[in-house]
Amino acid sequence: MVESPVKNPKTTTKPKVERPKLHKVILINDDYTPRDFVCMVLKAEFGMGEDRAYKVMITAHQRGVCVVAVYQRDVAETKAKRASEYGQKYGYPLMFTTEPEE
Ligand code: TYC
Repeated sequence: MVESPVKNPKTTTKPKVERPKLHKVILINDDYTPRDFVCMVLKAEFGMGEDRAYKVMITAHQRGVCVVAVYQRDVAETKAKRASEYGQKYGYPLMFTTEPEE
């Protein structure tokens, strides 16, 4: 018989299937980006309709921030970056960030 090189080999393995955390994309208010432009970016990058885009924009405008959507980390980061770059391209300080969900 061939001896196992491991003293007490484990015979069972506990399946570790933790779901990766979703990440929020957050819209941050500023004093310069036109409201229509914010709505246009929300529609283009996050597939929102007019009403939803307006609600998200006006919530950020009034409260300072608004959660736009939640995605897997890489998707959230890519969308936040692209949406922020859209603003930069037109000279606006429009800013999207991400943070993990609790
Ligand atoms: N506060 C901007 C304005 O009055 C509009 C705006 C809303 C800008 C939301 C950014 O995330 C934002 N023109």
